[in-house]
Amino acid sequence: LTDVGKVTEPMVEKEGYLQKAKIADGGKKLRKNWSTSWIVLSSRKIEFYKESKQQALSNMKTGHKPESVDLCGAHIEWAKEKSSRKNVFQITTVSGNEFLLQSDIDFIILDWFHAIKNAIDRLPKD
Ligand code: I3P
Repeated sequence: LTDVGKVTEPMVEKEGYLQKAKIADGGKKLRKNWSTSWIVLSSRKIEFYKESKQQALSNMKTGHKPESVDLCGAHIEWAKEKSSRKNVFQITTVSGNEFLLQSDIDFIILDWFHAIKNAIDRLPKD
């Protein structure tokens, strides 16, 4: 654990930019809208920032919060049929949120897939 100000945050395992589209919220389908997101993976959650890392860091000082995804009990799978784009996988949370993540670069998306899958597999299912 590292100290970030007063808050103790789990260690960041991986971070970087991917294309993201949230396609369901609490089981309710959303209109697909791809955008670039700064993504931070730690042991039990993923945070999605709408902005660049720089912008995200300065927004955090003003209490702006990223979208946070609980990985406990989540599922990850390749989702070829969900998009015309290449290299798309889906994360589904217990709460019924669904996210598509995508990169045109094969090794980048493979690294992310395995990092998130490993994180999920290490966590208790509930
Ligand atoms: C969507 C947009 C998405 C596309 C989606 C379209 O149109 O073009 O990029 O997803 O396809 O519906 P709109 O902007 O009008 O909502 P992909 O890029 O992943 O193919 P879909 O409806 O087949 O998911």
